[in-house]
Amino acid sequence: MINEPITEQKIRRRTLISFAVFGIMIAIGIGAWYWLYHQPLDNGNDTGIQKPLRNVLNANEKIFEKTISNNHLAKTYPVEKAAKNVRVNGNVGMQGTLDTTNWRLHLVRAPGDTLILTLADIQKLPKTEIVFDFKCVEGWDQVTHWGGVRFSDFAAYYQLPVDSPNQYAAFVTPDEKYYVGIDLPSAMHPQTLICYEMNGKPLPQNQGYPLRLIIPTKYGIKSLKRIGTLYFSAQRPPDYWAERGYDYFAGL
Ligand SMILES: Nc1nc2c(c(=O)[nH]1)N[C@H]1C(S)=C(S)[C@@H](COP(=O)(O)O)O[C@H]1N2
Ligand SMILES: [Mo]
Repeated sequence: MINEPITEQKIRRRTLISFAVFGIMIAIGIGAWYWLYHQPLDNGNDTGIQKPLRNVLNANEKIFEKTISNNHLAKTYPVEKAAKNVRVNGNVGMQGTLDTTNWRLHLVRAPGDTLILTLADIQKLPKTEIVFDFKCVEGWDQVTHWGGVRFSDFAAYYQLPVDSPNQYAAFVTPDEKYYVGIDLPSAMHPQTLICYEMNGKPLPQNQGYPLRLIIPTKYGIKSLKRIGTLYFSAQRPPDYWAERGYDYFAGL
């Protein structure tokens, strides 16, 4: 048995088996891909991603959500480390130059209870500064310096509905073209800013003048530039990049 000669016939049989196994594997691969590709999309129309893929993202989020807490702080840097030439990325919802004589923040505390705030209404609250490593999902990062009001200070002063049943804060550009949803624990995190300064000066237009979100515990996609409206919701508000297949939580 051990020294049985390898016959031509045996070689042929093994070759056939190898090809059969190879063929079956390919068929399984194509079948799985076909199944996944034909799954309904998670938001029921032609945008979004296949539900099984969304389930994987949601499972990842569950893990990340556990790591967010007020003790989990993004690393901060001395102000000299901050970039002078700050990268600009993304201009959805930022067409045209914004003029603060017309700009107001629409702060929707509840349906029918909207405060209309000027920049001065926000700047009268205590200013907080942060220098941190801003990270974009596209793979770049940059240490940058920001100033503004802690979202939690802002929420306390304007008595925002940050307790249950609301679980999310939603930020929208004035033209409603860019929008993000932030889970309230992340919004209330001590490093989350409603930001109006970069490098000690008013935000440049392309960095979200007059007001943007800075949320160091999440990827840059969530740091919406040019806030027009802020509202609260028990359900996940629409989110520009989540609709295009990125994970909703986008935590770091
Ligand atoms: N209104 C608006 N905000 C936005 C975006 C955008 O396209 N429009 N892009 C986001 C992305 S992907 C990143 S990485 C950061 C970039 O901020 P920066 O331009 O200050 O570098 O802004 C975020 N906020
Ligand atoms: Mo980004």
